[in-house]
Amino acid sequence: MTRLSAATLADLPADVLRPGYDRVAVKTGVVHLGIGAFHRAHQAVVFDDALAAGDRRWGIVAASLRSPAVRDHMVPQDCLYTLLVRDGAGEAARVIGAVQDVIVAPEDPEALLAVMAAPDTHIVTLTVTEKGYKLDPATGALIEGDAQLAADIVSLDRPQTAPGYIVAALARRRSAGLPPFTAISCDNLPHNGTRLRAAVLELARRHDPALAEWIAARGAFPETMVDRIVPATTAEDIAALAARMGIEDQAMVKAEPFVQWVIEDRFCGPRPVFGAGVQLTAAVAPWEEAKLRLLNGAHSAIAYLGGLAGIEHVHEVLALPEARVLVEALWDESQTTLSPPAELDIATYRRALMARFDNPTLRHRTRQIAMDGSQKLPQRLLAPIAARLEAGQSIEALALAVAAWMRWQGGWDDQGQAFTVDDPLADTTAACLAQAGDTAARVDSLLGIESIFPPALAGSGAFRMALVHWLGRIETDGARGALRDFKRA
Ligand code: CS2
Repeated sequence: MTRLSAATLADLPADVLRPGYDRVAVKTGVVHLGIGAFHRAHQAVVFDDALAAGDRRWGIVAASLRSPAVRDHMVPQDCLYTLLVRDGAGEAARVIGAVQDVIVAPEDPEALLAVMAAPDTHIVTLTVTEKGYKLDPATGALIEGDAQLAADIVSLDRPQTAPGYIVAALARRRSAGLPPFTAISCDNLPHNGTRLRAAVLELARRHDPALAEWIAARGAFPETMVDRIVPATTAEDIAALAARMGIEDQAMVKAEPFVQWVIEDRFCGPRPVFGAGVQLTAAVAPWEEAKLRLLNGAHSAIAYLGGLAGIEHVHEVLALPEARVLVEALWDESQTTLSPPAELDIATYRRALMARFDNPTLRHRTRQIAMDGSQKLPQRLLAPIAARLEAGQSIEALALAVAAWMRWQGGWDDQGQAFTVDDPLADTTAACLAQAGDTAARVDSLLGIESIFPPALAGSGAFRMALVHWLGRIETDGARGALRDFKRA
């Protein structure tokens, strides 16, 4: 079948939207690190909107820091791809033209550094996942023991990490007399801009203290809250879109209609006039906390409990009444720890979230969300637990979710199916579980991992007791048995 490309754009069915601007006239203003599905369905669409509005400065050169897969899908298509928005009833297709090239960083670090250091590049965005920042999830400090980071501390000739690329590129800009770019983390890290800035400054300091000072004084690392549910594309999605369009697109992404990008209004250079879905604000933290604790916290609970129960997709987990009870209870608990912005009505937000999770056409896999739990737990579940414990409040729903994560680390679901625990700390958690003889010992051993559980939280008797109770229930009766036991307070 014919592939999507600049040459075949005109052959698409009339109801597929396509770039209405001249792609050849577009300049590269954005470099993106970590081009996965999320970037293609989120930030790239925002810059595509800016291009469509007539500002030609915002083409994107994107990089994969590891695998060539996305480049191999996109470059043969002139970097065009379809965004398929599924609202549960129908779907809308739009071809995005903002991406101009995809570089596989390990193959050609020089090409990536050159475009990051180019005068027209004003913004560097990142979706490298929580673990890509090389920061301790509990404290946010650089993980000195990480092999790639250690290599970047020794030399930045061929950077290995995202902070490494940023430091190396900023060094070139400074030597060339150019201003820094604005670096925007678009990952679900708490205080993502502050954490990225700290990582970059620390790494820069190891190489050249004067460079670190220049970045601190002149650079900008806005905080952001990013939101759109973007499940991984499957072979069936690609086949269905090909049948609909008569043209094959190996780089398509699917997403829900909802899209939100709250950005701290702190840029050190040009930025587009942002359009739909983007809010500039002075204070991102209240947005970010609400999103991480309500959306992502519930997501992780659904992923571990549903995954253990052998349920493949989020909407199927929520077809169980007892799972809905748990999610509502988790929200009851987490919301008392928030100071939401005035524009955010939590009751409305919760109803909207449940409807987004219920979308049956997204087919968001529990396994996808379960990935990298060690990096996600602190901001999603542990921070609200710590806040509630401090206020002397109950934590049953949140603790059940953490207990499900503990059980998940064993690598077996309730049907006895083995799976691979996809997490940078999988070896550590496996070793903890291997040493421990009973439920309480398993809880204690996992609570001892300081890069996940801050010592003050690990030392809480109430937290430990709730974990021992819920892990025991899951071990005996499975996730569904524990969910059936759970009563909303
Ligand atoms: C999910 C997120 O995989 C996960 O951990 O919770 O990717 C979630 O879908 C997005 O943050 C939604 O904005």
